Amino acid sequence: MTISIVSTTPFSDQKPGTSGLRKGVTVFQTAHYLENFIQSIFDAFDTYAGKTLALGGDGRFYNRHAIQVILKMAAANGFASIKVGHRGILSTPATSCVIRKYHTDGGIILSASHNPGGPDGDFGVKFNTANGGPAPEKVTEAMFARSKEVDTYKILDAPDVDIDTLGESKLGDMTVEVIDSVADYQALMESLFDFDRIHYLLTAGNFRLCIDSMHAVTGPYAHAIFEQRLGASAGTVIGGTPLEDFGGGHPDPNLVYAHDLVEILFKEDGPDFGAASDGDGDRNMILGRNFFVTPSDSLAILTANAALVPGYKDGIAGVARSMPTSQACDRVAAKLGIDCYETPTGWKFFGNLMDADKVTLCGEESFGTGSNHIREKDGLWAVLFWLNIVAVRKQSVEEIVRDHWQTYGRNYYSRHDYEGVDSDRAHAMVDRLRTLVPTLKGTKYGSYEVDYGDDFAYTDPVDGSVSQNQGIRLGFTDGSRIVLRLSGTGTQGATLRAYFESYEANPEQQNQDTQKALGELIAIAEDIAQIRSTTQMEQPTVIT
Ligand code: VG1
Ligand code: CO
Repeated sequence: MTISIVSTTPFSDQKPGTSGLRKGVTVFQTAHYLENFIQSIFDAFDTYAGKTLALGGDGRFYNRHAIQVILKMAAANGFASIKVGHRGILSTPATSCVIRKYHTDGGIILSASHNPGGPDGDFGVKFNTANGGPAPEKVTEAMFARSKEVDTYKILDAPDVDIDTLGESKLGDMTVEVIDSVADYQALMESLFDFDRIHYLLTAGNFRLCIDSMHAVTGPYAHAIFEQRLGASAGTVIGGTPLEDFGGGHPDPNLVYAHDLVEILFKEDGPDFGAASDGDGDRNMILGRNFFVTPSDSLAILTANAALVPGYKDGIAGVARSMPTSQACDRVAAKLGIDCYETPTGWKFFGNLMDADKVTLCGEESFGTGSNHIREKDGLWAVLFWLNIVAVRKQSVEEIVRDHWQTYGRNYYSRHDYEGVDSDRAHAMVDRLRTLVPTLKGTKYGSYEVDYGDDFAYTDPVDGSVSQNQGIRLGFTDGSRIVLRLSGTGTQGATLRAYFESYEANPEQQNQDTQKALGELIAIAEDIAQIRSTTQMEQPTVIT
């Protein structure tokens, strides 16, 4: 087999965003586009000799093609071995698990996560480092810098590798091992949770569960864990077959895009517990019968109840949340006497804190929760954590959440997304707010008074690296907040995200409609940021 050294010209737009490089499939299909970026990833290693990788994806269109390209390029560049998921399938959390368990030097995940897939949809490439976590900014910056210079890439002239059969083979001098996509991940879950107790919950009484895999990567994992291992009845998992276009859906587990599941849980005599996962399996939405758990509350509740779960019974070191996530977990941390860290959006900022044993649990408002069992957010882990708590407390999801609010108060919380906004207008708005909000301290808006305004900057407490311009924050004297930032995962125009949070200690006032409770803050944001005229939209495209 011969190695081709292919001449290429650099692309200027291969800058990874919040989570990897995401573009339309048609962009990735441009000649040399994928190869250039993969070579740029490889070139961020000091040497390839003896190096090993994990490789898989969420099963979306172009996954299988990209896997063959990456295998042949890795072989040509001198990698020693690659573990690839069966049929090219490995969820993001499962990839993190494989990297850590087998001590590979990193991993590549082919996914655009919650973005739609198919020939007209999106594709993406994420690179994770040897700790199992998303590459930190200094690594992604090195890749981007390389992508602007790369003028050749190496690829082996070889037939495609059979990725549909488990086992080892050789590609040039490199070993390719096709591994079971589920087994390592399932074993890790069994080591953390009380599977006997959850099995009893799911089989002994009338408890009913519905898991929506949204035709994305978690289907095989959910079938194996919930139906085969934990005894849930057949049919518990819906959307359980990964499809290249996710059945035409938008694999984002929220109240808008997971409406099939929402309808099931909100009908009379619906199941007791519902959950959905996103394209690559790192996000989760938790529902009780007729009840939605906000992701920010979910993080707080997992933290407060961690001692009930075997893997966390000895206590947790600390907790971290992304800046826009509500401050509900801060109150739990204060009561437990542990530290609570506030990081920029994106899982890559949690890795250092976990590696340094500063935090055990982390979460984001965007339906992501996880722990130091891996270095990614983990959708099915969150579902199992909740089921373990329900099994021990023998209460419904709604009872557990209401009980939490009584103890800690309720953080009303909502995110408004404006998708497909003109990029120049959106950036101009953020630039204007960056200058404006620091001048607003002391200004009164209705019943609210501004306490601080800034563009969030983060200094990593472990390595001292600084990340600036991470989102406009406006904090009020009663602890309420408005946050505005632009998405780093979208592929069309700009997506503006507006986040609203207020705190209610009085149990009598904890049953209001969320949008009503936040109405005054929403109006203040409009007043200050002129969201409607900037976006030229009357309403957000998605409210969660
Ligand atoms: C979004 C979420 C963020 C999450 C990121 C990747 O980023 O807000 O919390 O970490 O997606 O998640 P942004 O920049 O669009 O707001 V995933 O599940 O796409 O890997
Ligand atoms: Co995801």
